[in-house]
Amino acid sequence: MDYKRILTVQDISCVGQCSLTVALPILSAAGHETAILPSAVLSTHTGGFKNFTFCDLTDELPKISTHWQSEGIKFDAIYTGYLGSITQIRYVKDMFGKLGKEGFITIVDPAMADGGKLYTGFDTAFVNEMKTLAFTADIILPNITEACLLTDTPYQEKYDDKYIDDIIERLIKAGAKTVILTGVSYNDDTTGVVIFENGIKRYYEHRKISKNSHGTGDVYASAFAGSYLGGKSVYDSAAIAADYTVKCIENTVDDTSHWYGVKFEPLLPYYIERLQA
Ligand code: PXL
Repeated sequence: MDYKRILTVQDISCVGQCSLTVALPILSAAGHETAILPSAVLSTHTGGFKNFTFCDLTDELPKISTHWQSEGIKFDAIYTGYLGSITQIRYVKDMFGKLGKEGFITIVDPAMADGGKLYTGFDTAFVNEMKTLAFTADIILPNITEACLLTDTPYQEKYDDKYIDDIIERLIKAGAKTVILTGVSYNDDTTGVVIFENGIKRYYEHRKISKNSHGTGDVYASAFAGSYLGGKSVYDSAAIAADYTVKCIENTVDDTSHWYGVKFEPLLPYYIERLQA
């Protein structure tokens, strides 16, 4: 496994097992030096808790970036997740230009929507700005809702291969390079990820658990990033991340009190084992 210095930019939801509280342990477990840039601090994530607090750290982003530049601190990869505002997206784009080592990799999870709906607090202007970030990244990991928003495609709950092909084509035309489209399901029992790389589309199918779990997009993207940056191929990383995420959901699904996230921590040894295989 390669040892990389990764910067991940996303919020800290203090409780809720998403964003940085997921990305940091998973990238560290994958064996990488993981620097964090918190875009905001929330008491919880926004998906189901009421009256959460939100401390915007937008103004800190350029100050931190400038300090790193003055120290000559650069990264092998920048992986972004949930970003709280248009200005934050602009700052992140600036960092893509200034904080990368030669040949560095950018991975963008355009975390802004699921199940046909934007997350609380986001609007069309945010989506339009996210397009400009996603279409400059080396790898994007949208779910179907996010891919529809990025391509102005009407969201459908049921679809066929042609619908997915059209979305991928639109993403590529708009500037996307490598695409991992998550949550692609053609029947009731299975779901999977579509991997589009160098003009080739592949599908990795896995079990579907009949529960939409919070934070699984972050678990998936972090596990993918940790694996890919460690030297595994895009396809193998997409498959490892899928298997790991399914196990995390299975480990949580019977505990109704644990509705806000997945118990990903006990499965970290499984993830590490897969990375070492
Ligand atoms: O998991 C995505 C995510 C990250 N951060 C915050 C969120 C969400 C999803 O709802 O609310 C604050």
